[in-house]
Amino acid sequence: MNGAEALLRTLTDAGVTTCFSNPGTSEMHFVAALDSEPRMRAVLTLFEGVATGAADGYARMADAPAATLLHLGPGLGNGLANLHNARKGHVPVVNIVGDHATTHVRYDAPLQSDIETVARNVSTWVRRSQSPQEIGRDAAETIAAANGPPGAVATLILPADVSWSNGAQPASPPPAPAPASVPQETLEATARALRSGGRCALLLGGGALRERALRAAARVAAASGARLLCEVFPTRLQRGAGLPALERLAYLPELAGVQLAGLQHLILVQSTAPVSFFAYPGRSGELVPNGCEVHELADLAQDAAGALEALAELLGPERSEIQLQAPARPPAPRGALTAERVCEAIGTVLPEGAIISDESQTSGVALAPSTAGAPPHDVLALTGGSIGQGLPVAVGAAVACPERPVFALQADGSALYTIQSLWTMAREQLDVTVVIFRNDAYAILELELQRVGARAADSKARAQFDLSNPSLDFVSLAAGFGVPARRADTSEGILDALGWAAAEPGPHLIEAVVPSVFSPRRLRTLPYALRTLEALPRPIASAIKRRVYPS
Ligand SMILES: Cc1ncc(C[n+]2csc(CCOP(=O)(O)OP(=O)(O)O)c2C)c(N)n1
Repeated sequence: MNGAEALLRTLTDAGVTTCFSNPGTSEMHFVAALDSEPRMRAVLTLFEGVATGAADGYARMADAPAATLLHLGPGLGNGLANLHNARKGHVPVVNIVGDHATTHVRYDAPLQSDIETVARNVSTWVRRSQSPQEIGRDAAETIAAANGPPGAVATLILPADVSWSNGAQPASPPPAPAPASVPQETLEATARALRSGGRCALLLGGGALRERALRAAARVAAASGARLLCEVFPTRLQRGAGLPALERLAYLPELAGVQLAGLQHLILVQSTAPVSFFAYPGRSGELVPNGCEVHELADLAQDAAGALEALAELLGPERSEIQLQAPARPPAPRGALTAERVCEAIGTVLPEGAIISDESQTSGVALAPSTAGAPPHDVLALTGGSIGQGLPVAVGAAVACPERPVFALQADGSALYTIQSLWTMAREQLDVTVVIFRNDAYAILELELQRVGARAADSKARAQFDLSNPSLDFVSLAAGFGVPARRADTSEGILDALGWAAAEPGPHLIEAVVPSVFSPRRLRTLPYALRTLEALPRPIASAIKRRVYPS
């Protein structure tokens, strides 16, 4: 058995049965070995950022890692942004990077580079396999490192001669350890804080946003009066009718600050104390209010659902009813198309079990309220802020869950970083409905420019955010990649197009032509930003309004 064959056996024996690839010459033996391993599905991508993002999306939905297959340092570099997002989301990825044969390194041939340095940026584990005798064990240890807990990007560097040489054997990773139980003292300290009479909130992240943990958190909230908050960019949030409703922390620090104001105890459950996404001149980056005590109930390696259930038991009977989201759909939108109406249209049709890959950016401000009462679904968010994640994550989610409809809700600028994802959707006939919010702008950056106080109307600076010259034609782009596409510029048109996409198998793209939500005029006149928040109590909403729209 050669090294590549042993590697594939090790992967598939351990349940790593999907590989998102973009190979080159140094990976040819791995590619050839695919023919002898029927359990491995190999999904070709046309850019490494698609492969790495798809591996992320796959693992979020399958709860098991996929492998990548990347070509030396440059291939890894191309895939780095989405490995960064996976790292921030604590998503397991078995990241396989081919390299020159060990004997070839001394020549500094054209593709020679320092792979380890690139890999370390995103990987908690980097292993260069040195011989076919070691590849099985190296692969097994890489899988174990990816599985954690917590999940992580683990990189295995695979020299070509390790792949092609004989004498290799598969190995088995140790079974992934169960997450550690939260100690009784921590449960009791948390219960004391919750009983203290001070204003409390639980900030849920990571695996605490899955159904079992959410239901236990809702019991804790009902027993203690604590609020339930969700981190800004969840890796995987289960939500919809019948599930506990959460208030998602806002991206804008002004809004998050209002949500957190007055809290005396903030209890972290697989999340970290909130900080603002960026620094702004003269403002603190920390969002936890002065005087608020921060407690950690469970970290990412611990059993969050078990801890929340034990905490609910400890707190005793609920004092108020457990809050579950009531079923509700927005009315079908009518008239000229806006980003909000696209979100409402999605809320009217979202089927049970849908998976939303959300990279809608500013156009998605109305998405949360429009879909809150839709049938249960999963939302996968932009965990690391590195744009170009939405389409690849949709690819991976659709490969992991072929029975579930996937919606890639996608801002136009972000879509173009990894637009080659469309080709993989077509080739694999994935059930993905891509909705492009075509606002012809990097709208969020227009907002940020205003927020940092720059005055730049009609300037060279504003041209940096303008995507309208030339205007992008996503219908033609999709056709070029083999995905049927339509354009919608009315509410009726988007509803029609969503019906068309649902009626046929395979991928579809809908280009929704919308005005920018954050154009300076609309920003001043309408409290759009409020809508980023789910289930926002009225006093908080008005406080935010006063702070963000003082006039
Ligand atoms: C890899 C990477 N490059 C650049 C950025 C900076 N950036 C953040 S948002 C954005 C533009 C987003 O535009 P679009 O996707 O069209 O969404 P919109 O703001 O218009 O809603 C850019 C360039 C980033 N976050 N990540």
